[in-house]
Amino acid sequence: MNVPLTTLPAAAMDRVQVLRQLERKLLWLSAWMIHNANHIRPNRDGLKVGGHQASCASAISILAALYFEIARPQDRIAVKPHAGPVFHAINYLFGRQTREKMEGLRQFGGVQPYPSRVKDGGEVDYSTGSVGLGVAMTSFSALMADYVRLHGLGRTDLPPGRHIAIAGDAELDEGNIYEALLEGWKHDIRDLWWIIDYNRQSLDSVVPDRLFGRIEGLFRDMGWNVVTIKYGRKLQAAFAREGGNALRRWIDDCPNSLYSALTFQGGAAWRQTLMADLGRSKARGIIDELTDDELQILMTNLGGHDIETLIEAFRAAAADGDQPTCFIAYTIKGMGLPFAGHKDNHAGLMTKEQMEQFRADMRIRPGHEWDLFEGLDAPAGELRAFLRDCPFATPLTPEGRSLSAPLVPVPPTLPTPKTTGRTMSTQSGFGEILAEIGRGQGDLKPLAEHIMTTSPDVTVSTNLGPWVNRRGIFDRHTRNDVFRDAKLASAQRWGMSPTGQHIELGIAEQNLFLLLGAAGLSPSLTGARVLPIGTVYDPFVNRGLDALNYACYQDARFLLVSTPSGLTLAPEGGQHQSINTPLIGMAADRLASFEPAHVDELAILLRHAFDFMQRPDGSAVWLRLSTRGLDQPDRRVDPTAVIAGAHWVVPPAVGARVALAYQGPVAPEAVAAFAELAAEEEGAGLLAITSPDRLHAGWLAAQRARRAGDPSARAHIETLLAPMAPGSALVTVLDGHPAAHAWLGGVRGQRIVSLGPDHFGQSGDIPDLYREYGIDTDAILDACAQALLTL
Ligand SMILES: Cc1ncc(C[n+]2csc(CCOP(=O)(O)OP(=O)(O)O)c2C)c(N)n1
Ligand SMILES: [Mg+2]
Repeated sequence: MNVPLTTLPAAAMDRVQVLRQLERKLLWLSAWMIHNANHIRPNRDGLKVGGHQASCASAISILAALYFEIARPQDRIAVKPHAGPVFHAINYLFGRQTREKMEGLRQFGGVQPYPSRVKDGGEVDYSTGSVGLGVAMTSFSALMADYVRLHGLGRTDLPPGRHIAIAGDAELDEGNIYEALLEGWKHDIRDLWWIIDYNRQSLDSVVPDRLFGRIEGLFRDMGWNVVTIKYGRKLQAAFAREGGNALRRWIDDCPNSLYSALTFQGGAAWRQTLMADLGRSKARGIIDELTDDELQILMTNLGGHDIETLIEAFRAAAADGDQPTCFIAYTIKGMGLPFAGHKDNHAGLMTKEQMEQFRADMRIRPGHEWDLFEGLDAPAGELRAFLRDCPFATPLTPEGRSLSAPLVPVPPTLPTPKTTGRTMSTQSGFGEILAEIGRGQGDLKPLAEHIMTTSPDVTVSTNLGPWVNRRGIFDRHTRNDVFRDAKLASAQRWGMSPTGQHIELGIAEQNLFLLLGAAGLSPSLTGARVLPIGTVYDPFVNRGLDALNYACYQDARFLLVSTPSGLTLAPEGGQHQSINTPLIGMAADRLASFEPAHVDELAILLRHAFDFMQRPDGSAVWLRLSTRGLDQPDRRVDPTAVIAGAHWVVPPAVGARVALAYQGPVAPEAVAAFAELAAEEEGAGLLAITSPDRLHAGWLAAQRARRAGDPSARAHIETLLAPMAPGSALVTVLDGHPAAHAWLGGVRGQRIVSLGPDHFGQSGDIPDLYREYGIDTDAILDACAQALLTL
């Protein structure tokens, strides 16, 4: 539907005047912030600073309508990345942002180019920057809001809010948007708005015509309400006149690129083109009476720049109910700036001369660029009162927008399956421990109630099945398990209800990570402590990697369990083998990664994960698990060492010449090789590595601490390797890229041979594959010989 022309009540008209003033201010501040960063501030390294004045200008009215009129404190908003400066300017007007930070845009300690939860503070609901992800994230936070409410986990004193994304139109080119749309439809999400800044431009170009007809249809098919905000009031008034229909038809038929070019060229070009096409029609009467400037104003009066039209559309949708709604707001990229409509304007910056002209138009005196109300007509008192009375000006809570949640107590140990004499994989151990927690007995009850699990269609094959049988599947509506009702035998009892604790996703790994991101931000977004666990096949972490990075970048807290992994899944197929994931785990910030070999280590790490993801100085956690059954040792391991990344299975003698280290399911090959090695090399050590990531992080931290003047700082790995002789040999093996261990040689200057596959892709059984890729017992012994020989 196109929004009809109606009249706002008289009091609201005054508000509109003030809003127009504030729009001017946002246009000025956002453009100036970027100009200041590029042209005024000293530049020490000669690098381009950059910024997006045109992207900001495009979204000014949308953000103004939303933040100054429509949004309520409880709403959560993802702002299009390149409109970051507009968002900061809004907060500046609300008194929630400082001039210093804005002067420091893109500078160390200043506001970030794109809104960042972690670095820009509590006003930012969602970080954005990787296009498409912030938009989709809102649909998962809408789902989580329902989850938290229906489980009684959140703050009952706060009203439910709406989840809103302001999206660039090119964001809809990202496939993750459509994955999220499908998933959202399945989960019947609500209270979700996506407002598309439809400037028909992306970074490189003008977007193809007719595309949005298709996209609109897609949204409708997914159960969304679609509101097209195409024309502003001036154009609507012109359409109502004689000849107006012809003008409207002309606009509707006009290719995007021509519209953009004419916008850039201005009134005379509009007149020439319109007269050529419409000179003989009644529309001529509309055109003739306007000056060139007036004609430019009319033809660029699109709905997304008309604050009254926007407000009406938003109000109407809000009154309509909680159906997800997509607004397609027609805009012009760079509206109000000299490069409006130019296809190359994405990263275009006003020149100093253009800025001086713009400053004069905005009536900003030199030295008063940051003054709140400089250059505006309305009295400062009136503007101040207006801002104070905006619904969004009320703080959500006395602590601000970023909420917090009480900690969930984690028992000192988790119920560990009896492993003595059993052959068991870490994956099945994980399933058993979680199922046991799922009983919710005794001190496990709070933990069981706060865990939420999710999986992209690999729930059963990653061993979440028993937990799900106990805790049920989440759905806003209660749905019976048809197989169960029909008394058909199945190991999975999957009734769905609002109290279920597993969110079943379709196969789309980006959705998994977006949901883990949204769930992992629950304390801050909803005041609820949710302990999210997501399971996925290890190789397919790569499929969702940007969304995983995105979740960690925002400091979301969750547990990722990836299984099966490596070559060890052997006959399950070469395509499913993963070799790069241990390196990803090491390099990912705000993600602590582990790979236990045995179930006792797993139990320690799982417990640690529940604790670590709740700690202010903690992070998300990743466990890489395997389906290979291993004989479980009867032993006591030191939890601190397992968490720090490694423990000696056989400690080396002082002055030992060699040690062998293994990680994960290659343990039996390492143990067998060690038995032969130890027979020849007295004092050799056998090290179980549970986390190259933690070992490496600890080593870096100790080096930093020593450089900072603390000579006593020692990393766990330094302590572990200390007994070994200087220049001794280290042989390591993992079912993953050997670079994950190669750095260990640098800790004490040891000679190192690291084994691990650097190729993959053959199906086979473990003996064949371990031999082929050089991680079997023979390969380990050869490596030991090589390492010792060259000593
Ligand atoms: C995943 C990803 N790919 C590429 C980019 C680089 N990039 C930044 S903005 C942009 C186009 C944005 O166009 P649109 O969403 O229409 O924004 P607007 O026109 O409002 O600036 C691209 C490709 C990015 N930020 N993220
Ligand atoms: Mg665009």
